[in-house]
Amino acid sequence: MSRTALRICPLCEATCGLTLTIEGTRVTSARGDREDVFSKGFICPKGAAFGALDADPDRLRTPLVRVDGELREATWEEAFDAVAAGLRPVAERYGSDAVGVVLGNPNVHTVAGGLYPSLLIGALHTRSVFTASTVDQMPKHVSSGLLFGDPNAIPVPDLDHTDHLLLIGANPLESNGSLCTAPDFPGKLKALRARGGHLTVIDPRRTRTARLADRHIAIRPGTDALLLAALATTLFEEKLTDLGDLAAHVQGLPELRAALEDFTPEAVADACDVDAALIRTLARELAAAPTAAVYARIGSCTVPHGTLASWLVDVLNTLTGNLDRPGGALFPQAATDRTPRPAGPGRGFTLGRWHSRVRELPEAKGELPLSALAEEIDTETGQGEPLRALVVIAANPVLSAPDGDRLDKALESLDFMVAVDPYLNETSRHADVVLPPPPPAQSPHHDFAFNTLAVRNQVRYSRPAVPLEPGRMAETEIHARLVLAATGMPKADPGSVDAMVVEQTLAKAVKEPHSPVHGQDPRELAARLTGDDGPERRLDLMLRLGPYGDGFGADPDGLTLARLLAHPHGIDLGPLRPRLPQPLKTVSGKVELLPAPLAADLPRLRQALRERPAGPVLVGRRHLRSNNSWLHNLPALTGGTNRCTLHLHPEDAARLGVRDGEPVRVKGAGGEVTAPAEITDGIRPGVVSLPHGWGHDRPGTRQGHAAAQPGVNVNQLLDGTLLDPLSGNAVLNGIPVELTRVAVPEPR
Ligand SMILES: Nc1nc2c(c(=O)[nH]1)N[C@H]1C(S)=C(S)[C@@H](COP(=O)(O)OP(=O)(O)OC[C@H]3O[C@@H](n4cnc5c(=O)[nH]c(N)nc54)[C@H](O)[C@@H]3O)O[C@H]1N2
Ligand SMILES: Nc1nc2c(c(=O)[nH]1)N[C@H]1C(S)=C(S)[C@@H](COP(=O)(O)OP(=O)(O)OC[C@H]3O[C@@H](n4cnc5c(=O)[nH]c(N)nc54)[C@H](O)[C@@H]3O)O[C@H]1N2
Ligand code: SF4
Ligand SMILES: [Mo]
Repeated sequence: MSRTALRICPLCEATCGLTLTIEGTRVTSARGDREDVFSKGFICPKGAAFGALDADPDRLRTPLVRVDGELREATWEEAFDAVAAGLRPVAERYGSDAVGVVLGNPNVHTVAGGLYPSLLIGALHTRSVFTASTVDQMPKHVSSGLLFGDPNAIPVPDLDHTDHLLLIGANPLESNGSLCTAPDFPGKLKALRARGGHLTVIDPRRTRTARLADRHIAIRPGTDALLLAALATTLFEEKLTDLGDLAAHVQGLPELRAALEDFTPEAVADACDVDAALIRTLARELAAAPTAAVYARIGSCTVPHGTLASWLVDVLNTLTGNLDRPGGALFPQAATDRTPRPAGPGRGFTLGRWHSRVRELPEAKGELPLSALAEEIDTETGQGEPLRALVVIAANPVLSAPDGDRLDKALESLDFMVAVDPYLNETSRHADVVLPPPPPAQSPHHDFAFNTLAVRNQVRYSRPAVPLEPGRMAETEIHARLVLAATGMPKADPGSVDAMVVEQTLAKAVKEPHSPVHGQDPRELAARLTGDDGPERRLDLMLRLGPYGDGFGADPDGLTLARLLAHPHGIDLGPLRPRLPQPLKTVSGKVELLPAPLAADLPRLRQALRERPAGPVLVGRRHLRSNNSWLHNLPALTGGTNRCTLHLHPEDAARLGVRDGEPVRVKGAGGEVTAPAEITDGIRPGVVSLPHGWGHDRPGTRQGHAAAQPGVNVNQLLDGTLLDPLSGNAVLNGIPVELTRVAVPEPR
């Protein structure tokens, strides 16, 4: 007997609704849920592989604990005892910063990752926090923090309504979008063009997205900030700025104009390798479009001027009056957002409240650069303690972060490491305790993070599609027990963690004049929460206090968990709407167009006007059937075009004397790798491309299929020194490399 169940896909930021077919406890197929209020049936090959992922025989079934140097199967109780015994003594002996937390990408795709990591960091009292954000979007958080006072206030392009999209360093036809949650991003781009809209793509590669565009500009890698500055300057010079209603909410316009004055199209053209006349045309088009949005992602963030580029994106949206207007770039309002407070000045955003120990790199948003993780473990400075223990949740930095070989050794030297991961991979193989979460069909799903970045306001929740199999522990419970182990109470009831959060949240809410529960009794309110377990009660609490909530009765038609459960395909909350000035938390209460730390970084950008790469540079790429470092164990998603090859322009191939498929040695500051050439004119001459997340050839892992896939770790080319200084974000694109032909025997 088969049945169906609904489940939001956790594999990328598009958050598509899936309809799973289930036989017994096995997921036999996954289709797009046509009734899903947001994704309306869209699915990609990764979502379709949900069943295979769920049933992957290499998934760990029980916790593992290291005994006499070997990882052995253990009970959950033994595992958490080992965690408590491993973490506490390190913190007591060396101080709380000697215990670090590493959070990887899937934390933004799980309920557990949305609800517990901040509690864990609090329980550990550690400032040693490293996440995937500093190999990804930290520049955008920093620019939003400085512009809007809130690092999480990220404007999202209004894809469904815009007339003009300037898309920079993103390839949504492969990635399905990022910092812009939009199921069927490809369809939305096609619809934009079909309704007469205009799409410009800026990317050194002629990607599938670029091929869909009206115009593709193959910019020189790493120079987007220059181009964007020149667009802004052109708008000023040609009197094309028009802030409209925004003007009342913006400060610093004359100062911005003066600061960017010398970045004219003529000044940046050579550095960017884009014609000055074309830059002027882009600016004029942007200004002339009835509505327009500038949107930029990985290729603009993971570069030396990532924060400046991220800032200039929203500067352009502002100068053209497109910030916070339909068809432009707007701030989504998620159902689990905090109760909106009245508009007014806030505390602003501060960088560098503390620094890393070895290179003294500034924190950003409470995090230190992932690029500094290895040195924070393996380097004594005489000042402060190295990291001696790590809690690693859903992260594989040995492949995802710069210089995996060094990190690999550093992890081996730790006194203690615990990993929460379904697989024994390049990183988790170093753990003393591995805590495996259940397969996704056995887990609930809600997108705490991505609903704050979605092109339409909506809310959806999936309960586990299949009951927890015996011996499994929900990932929410794993996280709650980690919090308790960190606090020194490993035997306490994990539900007490959620109860504490509910109590503290309500105690605060009843004191806030703008809260719908102002003045009420928190205990009485807590008793009214519904849900099967602690995490569901917390979701109910967030929904009820949130912007669409029932406010515990204040708005009887408002959202509650019960209401959401009654709508298994989700609840549509309407298109993005103007929200300013409410989201602003700057000290001035305005959009601060020229924040001091950004102004202070402009001389570095000015220097870049004169810089040209001496040799080839490398950029990354993504493939639709891959996902960072961890979907390579599924036969359905590997092989074919999803391979770790070196894209190389025919001119460069000819110069090197390399034929298609022949090996090329790529050398960078951190090491060298050899990959087969894939000769293509879809890349700029002088630029080569390797995908990341490959190179599953280390011993001691348990991912049989992945280990058999050819591929190399592109991040071995990096030594971790190249950073965007404001955000601490790694430079992963536009990195200098040397290429050499590897002699192959002539065929006889
Ligand atoms: N050169 C280069 N490097 C890059 C990038 C690039 O573009 N170029 N991109 C960067 C970006 S954007 C990112 S986000 C990072 C990603 O890098 P990481 O954050 O390290 O993420 P993944 O490589 O996806 O590894 C995810 C880990 O989570 C585990 N996992 C999967 N599902 C679950 C789950 O439900 N629960 C738990 N607890 N664990 C789970 C997987 O087994 C795997 O070990 O890589 C970065 N690295
Ligand atoms: N299939 C698949 N989907 C994914 C992922 C995956 O690994 N696979 N990862 C997910 C994650 S964690 C993230 S963060 C998102 C990322 O989503 P996207 O940002 O869309 O990521 P990419 O596909 O890497 O696109 C980045 C583009 O930037 C270009 N580029 C490189 N350097 C430069 C430059 O200097 N300037 C400009 N203008 N362009 C440049 C590259 O050629 C590439 O085409 O994707 C998510 N979705
Ligand atoms: S686009 Fe993303 S969310 Fe949608 S099915 Fe594919 S992997 Fe899942
Ligand atoms: Mo990412």
